[in-house]
Amino acid sequence: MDILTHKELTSPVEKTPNPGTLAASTLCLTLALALACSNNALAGAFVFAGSANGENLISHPRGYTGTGGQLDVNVCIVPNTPNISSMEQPVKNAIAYWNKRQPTSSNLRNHLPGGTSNIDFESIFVHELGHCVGLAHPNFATESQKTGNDRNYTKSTKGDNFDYDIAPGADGVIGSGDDLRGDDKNLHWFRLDNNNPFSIASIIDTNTYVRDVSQLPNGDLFAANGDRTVSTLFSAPNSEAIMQQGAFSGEIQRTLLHDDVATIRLAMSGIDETANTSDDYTLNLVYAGISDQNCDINVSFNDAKTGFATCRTSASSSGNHLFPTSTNVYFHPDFNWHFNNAPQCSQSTNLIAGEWRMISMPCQLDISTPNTVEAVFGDDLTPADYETRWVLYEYLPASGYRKLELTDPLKEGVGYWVTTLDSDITVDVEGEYNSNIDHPLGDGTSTGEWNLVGTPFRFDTTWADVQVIDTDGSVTTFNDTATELINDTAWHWNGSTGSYETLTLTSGTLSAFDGVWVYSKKAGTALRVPMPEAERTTQ
Ligand SMILES: [Ca+2]
Ligand SMILES: [Ca+2]
Ligand SMILES: [Ca+2]
Ligand SMILES: [Ca+2]
Ligand SMILES: [Zn+2]
Repeated sequence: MDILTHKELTSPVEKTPNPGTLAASTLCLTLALALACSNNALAGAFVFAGSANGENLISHPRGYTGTGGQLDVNVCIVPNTPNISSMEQPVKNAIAYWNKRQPTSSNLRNHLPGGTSNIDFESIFVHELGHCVGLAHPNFATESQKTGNDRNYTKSTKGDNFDYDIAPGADGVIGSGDDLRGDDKNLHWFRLDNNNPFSIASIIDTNTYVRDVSQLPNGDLFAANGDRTVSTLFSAPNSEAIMQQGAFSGEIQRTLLHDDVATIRLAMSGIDETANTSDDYTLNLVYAGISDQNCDINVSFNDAKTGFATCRTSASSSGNHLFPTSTNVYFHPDFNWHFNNAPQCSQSTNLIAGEWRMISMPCQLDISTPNTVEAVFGDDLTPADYETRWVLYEYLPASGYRKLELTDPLKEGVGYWVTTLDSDITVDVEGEYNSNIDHPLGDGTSTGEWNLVGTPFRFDTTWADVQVIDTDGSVTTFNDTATELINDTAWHWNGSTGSYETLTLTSGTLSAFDGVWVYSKKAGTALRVPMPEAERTTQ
């Protein structure tokens, strides 16, 4: 077993570059073509919040009664309804997105397989499932009875004059922080620090997310919502909150925005509305099959219940908190529904025997495919040979290298070291397409740390285009202040020469499947690899 003592298989620790070398509900989603929504009008960033039930109302998923811990919520497909077999995988995928609660941006793609007349069932179901667990539209939506782009104003009551007051303000953009909203009362919980729905706080409760516009950051007049036009103002183009009503046919919108994650996590802070106390719950949606037994959320196609898609909710309230008693999702069958039945993203790369490789995952795992080392690599390499003929390491800024177990998860945007002694190894990765991910740099508290990062995409990104998210949520590029946050050079290991190659602002390319070293200079920042245009437009 001399292989066991093979130096490089034991640890890649000597491979860190030397820092000394650094230079420095109404519950219905309508199409753009405005289909009628036949539901009772509910308003609020939480369902049922509004002038009738209370503006501060926070809604919860079924089953939560104030007891903390894991909250299992069973999602069933109703037996003997249309499209059962087609629905199953996209229903599971939508459940996985809500359980993952990964904040993303750049989550809009307009190249649905089958063309522009199709509607993506999975995208619509992620939205409806959000309603079922308590989230409302952060925008006016159809229930406001406004038309066209006016539906993108931030959710509010009509205020004391019993009429919506709307004007887009100086920026001309509807739904942003300078909107002039008269006496309308805001219903959208915004991030206290920055009123930026394309960013997220680390601790989420009513101390960090508020509804009262008198607490807005200086200069802001109303809560901004995660509208796609607003997204450009925050340097996060092609992004829209899942719960923002308004989807287009031919469009894919499946991954949660920061704002979607923040709102559900606000509810998960429990009845005391304070994070990290005993009444906090962890939402765990469970696909419970084609069944009518022990179901919390029932999904079906039913042309009598909706003109398009809806989650119908009945609920009771206690104080400022609302607890659903029934939640049913209905889809109308008379549309060209697209069902995402197979993993779209399938990529492969070769490993060279005896060489170390810095690698990253170009597909999103843990949605339609498992994310463990064994699931991703174990079909390409022999699991029984793990640690003797192949091995993976991660690098944790706080504690250094850690050898992965076969059961450990692989994450998007993270770099790993991998090596094998076997020849002719092709590693294949299958999953869903990624959106932009903000990978935390450092351990959160220290300055000056090494980070092993990667790209979550199938296509190359120019290194100079990489962005750094500052502690205040602002997006910085190397053209402005990013060089104060990270070193502008990254390092990639060349296994055949046994030395590092640099990615510089003039010549660097972060290639698909590659991992790189990044040196962070400020605590609490995050790296965002912006989606290459080819990634957005290639099916
Ligand atoms: Ca505006
Ligand atoms: Ca008003
Ligand atoms: Ca709590
Ligand atoms: Ca594989
Ligand atoms: Zn909706």
